[in-house]
Amino acid sequence: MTTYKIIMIRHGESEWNKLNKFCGWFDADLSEKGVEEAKSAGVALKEAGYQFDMAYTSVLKRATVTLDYVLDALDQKDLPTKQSWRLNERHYGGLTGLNKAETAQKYGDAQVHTWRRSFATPPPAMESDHQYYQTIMEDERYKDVSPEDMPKFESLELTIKRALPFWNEEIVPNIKQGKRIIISAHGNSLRGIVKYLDNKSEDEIMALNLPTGIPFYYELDENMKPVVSMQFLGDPETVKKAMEAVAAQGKSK
Ligand code: DG2
Repeated sequence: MTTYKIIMIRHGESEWNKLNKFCGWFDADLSEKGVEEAKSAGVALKEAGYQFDMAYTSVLKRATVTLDYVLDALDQKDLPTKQSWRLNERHYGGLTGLNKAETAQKYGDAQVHTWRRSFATPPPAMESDHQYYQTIMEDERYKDVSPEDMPKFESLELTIKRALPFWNEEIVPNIKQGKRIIISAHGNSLRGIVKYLDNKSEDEIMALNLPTGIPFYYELDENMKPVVSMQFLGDPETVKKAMEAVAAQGKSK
């Protein structure tokens, strides 16, 4: 049986992860720790013998810069790379820029957990008077996104809906040609792809918190069904703690 290995990575810690702010489509930089995580991810991939034929990433710099550090560590700086807004983080709507713990103090832990992790419940929309509305809506990178595709908020369900066409039409044909692929993206755009690949239920996907800067792989069969699901390149205890820390970001204390 032919199988295909694909690597995915959530970007290193961003400045807004560090500040515990809902980030979504705001274009935050990597923090110093995030840069170190990205470099370490590159080293881990190099030590495990990975080389790639093609990379995919979002248009947000926390993901693209993470990919740059990874490819640098692999001596693959010139790797063909495609960016797409379809791999962007979920649009956090009106929550963008708010501190997650403070939001939990105001609305309760359960509401924030629903906003962060549920499948179908979207955050409130980003209204035109929102502090970051203009910055995001008028960003040149989105000039070719049709008005009906341009989100003002997204649930995980909506994120999956816009990410899957890119997965199916762009990434899958290249996997099937035998290209070795890495995807550098975000907590929720990757949760969306993972939900689809593993056919996880809405309850199961609620429990998944992806850590920053730790690569993981899938092995897929010819029908793109997982033969091996989500294996992190990292010590399991470290991965577990990092996942718990992500889950805790939305708690009031
Ligand atoms: C985080 C995810 O996205 O937040 O938008 O705040 O992966 O781009 O850092 P990322 C954000 P949570 O869903 O974990 O709250």
